[in-house]
Amino acid sequence: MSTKHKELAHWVKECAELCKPDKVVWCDGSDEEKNRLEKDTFRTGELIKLDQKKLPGCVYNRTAINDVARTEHLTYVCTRDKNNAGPNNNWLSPKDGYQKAADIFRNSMHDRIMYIIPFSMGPVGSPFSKIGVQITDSAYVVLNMRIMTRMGKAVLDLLEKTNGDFTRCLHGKADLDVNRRLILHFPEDNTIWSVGSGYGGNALLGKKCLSLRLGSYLGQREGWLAEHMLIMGIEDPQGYIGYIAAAFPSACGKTNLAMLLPPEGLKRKGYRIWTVGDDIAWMRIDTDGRLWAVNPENGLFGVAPGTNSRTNPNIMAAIKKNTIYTNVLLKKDKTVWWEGGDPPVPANGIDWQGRAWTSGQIDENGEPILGAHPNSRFTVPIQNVPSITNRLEHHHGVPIAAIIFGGRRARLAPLVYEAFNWQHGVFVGATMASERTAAQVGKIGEVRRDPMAMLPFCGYNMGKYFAHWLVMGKKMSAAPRIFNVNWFRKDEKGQFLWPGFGDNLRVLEWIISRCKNEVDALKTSIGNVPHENDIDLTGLRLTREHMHKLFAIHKKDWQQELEGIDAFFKTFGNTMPKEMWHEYRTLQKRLTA
Ligand code: GTP
Ligand code: SPV
Ligand code: MN
Repeated sequence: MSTKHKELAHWVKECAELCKPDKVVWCDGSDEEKNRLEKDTFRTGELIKLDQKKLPGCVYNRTAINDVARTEHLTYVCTRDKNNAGPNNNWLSPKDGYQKAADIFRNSMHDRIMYIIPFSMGPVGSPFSKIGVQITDSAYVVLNMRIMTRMGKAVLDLLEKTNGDFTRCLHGKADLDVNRRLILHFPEDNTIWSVGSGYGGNALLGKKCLSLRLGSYLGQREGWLAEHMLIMGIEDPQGYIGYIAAAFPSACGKTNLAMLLPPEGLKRKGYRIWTVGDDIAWMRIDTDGRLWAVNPENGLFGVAPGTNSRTNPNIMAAIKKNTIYTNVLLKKDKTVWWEGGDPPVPANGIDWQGRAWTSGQIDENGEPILGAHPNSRFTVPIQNVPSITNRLEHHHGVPIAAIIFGGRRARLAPLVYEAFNWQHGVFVGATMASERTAAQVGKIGEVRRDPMAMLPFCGYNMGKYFAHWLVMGKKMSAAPRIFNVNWFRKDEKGQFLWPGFGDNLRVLEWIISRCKNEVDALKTSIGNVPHENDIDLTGLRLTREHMHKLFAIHKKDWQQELEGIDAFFKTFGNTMPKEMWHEYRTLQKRLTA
């Protein structure tokens, strides 16, 4: 197979001349291809076949030990003018970027196959979809792209028929050395080059690189939004479905919220949840003046640890077939487990580093040795999820009633509050912060500012990004309302105050009621909060005092927060919209009043 698309053929030839693979293979997306790739990887040991009776179609992968999360410090936006990348991005000139990466790519595919993957983000042929072609020397990446995107022959046919443009995504493992790893974005060339990593967002280039970094860049130019958001529908007992889009930083609960199971107390009311997406939303204003969202992905790349039949029964059902498991514990019976997974804890197994593991083992510092890496993941087709929406293939997507921001804040942020209006909501998003998780390399637990959960994913200057959000708000006649949630507030003993997971529906119920103007709220200095009895706590035993702790607004903590916001905003200099500073000052005034 090759292609009639001249530019594509030329680009593939160029990449092959640089990387010097043994062979070039065009991926058609067929089952035959999947079987062949799996067989090859079983033979080389790159993948391990799991018990096909218990886990049909499932395979196991262990990455290199230094390649287990996105490496933000090695991720760059390469624009001609450095200011366009902004203080939120690492920057290289396009010339330096290409040169540095080419030095690593050169001859790196010797002895390897170069796979060509035509893929579509969004339904194939939808006017809102984007086509990319990823080149990779990793069969594991091909198998992941099969799940995460629509890929193969149909996409290539479309590209040839329309002679259309495509994002050039060149990926290679090279020697998987962190010192020879670069994830580079060239928005002005519609190009992504990633070398030296085989993991997740570093290597599945349709995901964070195309859908968010290039997507956000395009969104600003074309008048739409590319966001790190889940999308879900909440169907009430009358059959009305309210759709929400929610931005939480990596490993802060998007996958879990997107498919939550209503808790007993609320189930009686007859709620149903529809999952549209768990990580990325592309949102446009339609002719009705509302914001409509599509999920450009076709699968989920979800966090394994903490996932079990109690916290997320939908995903547990989904990952029983056709799933790729990465960096979890491999059990003797060729099934898998992870910390916080379903009991029983296995007595032994092989850990994510490939070492013999026994439960209860501790290291030289007395810390438990983990069977699964904290950022271990499953890759699963979204159609496997029992709560999947029937609107996934619809090119208009779903109308968004509410946008929700949130993060991990052991202190400060109350369970939920509502912004006073769009502009204030943009400020609430712009001032988000969260404790760092294992999804990116760095110090876990440290609070860092992560506006709209997009700090690592905004492909241009974030000052301009906030301005773009403000403009989008002005263009809508029925803009979504904006809220902030915090499932992760803790008490003095370090225990979560809120049960989370399915119980989060109690908060979503209030949010939807607000959107339908069915319930009043209490105005506070930071936003509108629920009146005392407006969150349905049926079936929970939470005291009044407990709820007060969840909603407490400590002025001293907020004063301190203002200092953090001030310092952060200043890094954007005069690209920071004056409206954001206005919101800052009015919050300051309200807090001192
Ligand atoms: P990315 O895929 O990295 O973008 O993450 P995500 O935002 O989809 O996070 P995910 O839903 O996978 O959750 C990450 C971790 O947070 C898991 O260990 C979950 O078990 C845990 N978690 C999710 N929701 C809640 C919640 O409501 N309360 C608590 N305490 N933990 C939660
Ligand atoms: C995230 O880190 O936000 C993820 C996982 O969704 S990754 O694909 O690695 O970006
Ligand atoms: Mn994510």
